[in-house]
Amino acid sequence: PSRPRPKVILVIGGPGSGKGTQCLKIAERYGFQYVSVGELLRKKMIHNATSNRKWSLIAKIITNGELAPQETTITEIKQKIMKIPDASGIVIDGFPRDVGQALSFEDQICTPDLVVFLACTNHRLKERLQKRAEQQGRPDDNPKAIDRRLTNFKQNTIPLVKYFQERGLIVTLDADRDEEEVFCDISMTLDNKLF
Ligand code: UP5
Ligand code: MG
Repeated sequence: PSRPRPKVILVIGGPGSGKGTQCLKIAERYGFQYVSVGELLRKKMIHNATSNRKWSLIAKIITNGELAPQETTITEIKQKIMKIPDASGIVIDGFPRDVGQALSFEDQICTPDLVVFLACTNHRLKERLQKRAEQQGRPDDNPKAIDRRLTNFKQNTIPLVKYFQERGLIVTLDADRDEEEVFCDISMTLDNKLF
């Protein structure tokens, strides 16, 4: 008998909303595979930026806090997902970023089972990113790129959230609260909607 396809959960939200933090918790609690699209692109860019023109351009784009080309991003996700042997679920962190990407994902990969939107105030997003920048310093955690990431997020999110709302696929959660409280809501939502 053929196995059912894994459940696919997309987690979206502003830079610093806690996508990475919460996706790891989801993966652990439910035994799902974790795919961070930002991480996928950063790894690939570090690996290829010096030898490959396309990726050196993408490295610049990402370091400036802009979005990588849609087709490249979808191709990377597709390749990554195809390598996952078998899983009951896949949780995707930080994708899609706009309606175009959402359409293309559905067209080329699948319709998600659930989209979780981590809603956070601008002030909280900045505060968390600044704190993380002091501790780790990702290439795009500089003040200019942080501003670009916040601006892009603000521009694209309302239409994106609306798109998923119209299809009844999205749950919006208050992500201003501490990690445990947010995860409590997430796990209640997943228990309700997926099982
Ligand atoms: N923290 C987390 N939750 C907290 C809480 N509830 N209370 C207090 N502190 C909390 O969290 C950020 C920081 O806050 C951490 O220090 C954490 O401990 C703390 P994190 O879980 O890292 O938040 P996250 O939402 O993952 O923030 P991140 O900075 O990773 O978000 P971005 O959306 O900027 O990053 P991403 O990796 O998704 O994308 C980066 C770039 O990749 C994009 O700008 C773009 O250039 C490119 N990209 C594309 O081009 N296309 C894509 O589809 C995806 C990415
Ligand atoms: Mg992240």
